[in-house]
Amino acid sequence: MARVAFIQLNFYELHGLESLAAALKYRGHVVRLFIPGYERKALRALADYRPDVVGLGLTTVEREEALAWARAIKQRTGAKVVLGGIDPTFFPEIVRDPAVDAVIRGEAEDTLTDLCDRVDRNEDFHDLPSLSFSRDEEIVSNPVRPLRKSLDELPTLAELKDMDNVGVQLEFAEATAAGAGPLAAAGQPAVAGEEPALVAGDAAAPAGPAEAVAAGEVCELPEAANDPEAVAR
Ligand code: B12
Repeated sequence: MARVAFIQLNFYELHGLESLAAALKYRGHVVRLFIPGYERKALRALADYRPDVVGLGLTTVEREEALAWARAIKQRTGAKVVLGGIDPTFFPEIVRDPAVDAVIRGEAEDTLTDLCDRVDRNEDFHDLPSLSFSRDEEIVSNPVRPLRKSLDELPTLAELKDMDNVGVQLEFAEATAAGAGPLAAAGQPAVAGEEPALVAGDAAAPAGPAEAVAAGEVCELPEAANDPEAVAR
């Protein structure tokens, strides 16, 4: 069982991350989501979680933020940092950054679960399909896995909720209920019967990563996006 952390740089309920989390949990891995713009001290919380693998999904507008997080995580944890989503799929050269261990191009449920299996067993993962990585200053891109024929094969968080053996905690839905997702922004809890603890736009909500980028040096982003005093201690 690998400990996997996802970092989400925005406040949407991302179906890609949900699908990946479900696939990982179905395989028996432990998954936690960190939303720096929502969770204070996210970097410290992530380091305390002691992840084996940290995943960041990004669009092009999120590229610099994602790299800043990748670098901060590399400095503080021994985790493999894996990027995916639309931007690294088309621009896998982001893997040149020393903080990035690998990029997964395209649909990532199978490759990411396989990669976490390998990391858990201390085995090499560089032969996995859809993977891009940097070797001797060159980028190696393995062929992309064929697209899945039926999405019905994929587990969903809703299905996993009732399965005790995988220990599903539905962090994504909880984060949304707590104010990090579009439902909460509209004042609607994501989980029936639960009130959102923090509604987007609430004065208590911390500034998002974008404000932190505007405020300072890129490498300082994770601290700036959280509680600088706590990180300095
Ligand atoms: C839904 C959607 C949104 C929703 C997101 C909310 C939600 N509930 O999901 C909303 C409407 C909010 C939105 C907003 C925006 N969007 Co939009 N959106 C999409 C759309 C139509 C589908 C994404 C999706 O859910 N796909 C289904 C899921 C299951 O697949 P997936 O996300 O690709 O995830 C898979 C893989 O990418 C990968 N993966 C994903 N994350 C990760 C993470 C890791 C660690 C790994 C290993 C793999 C991985 O594995 C996943 C499972 O196989 C895409 C177009 C498209 N066809 O992809 C555009 C798209 C992603 N959006 C785009 C843009 C430009 C935006 C905006 C910037 C628009 C704007 N001007 O405001 C904003 C802001 C986004 C941001 N902050 O990043 C562009 C991005 C282009 C780019 N170069 O990055 C796209 C590609 C549309 C386009 N063709 O232009 N968007």
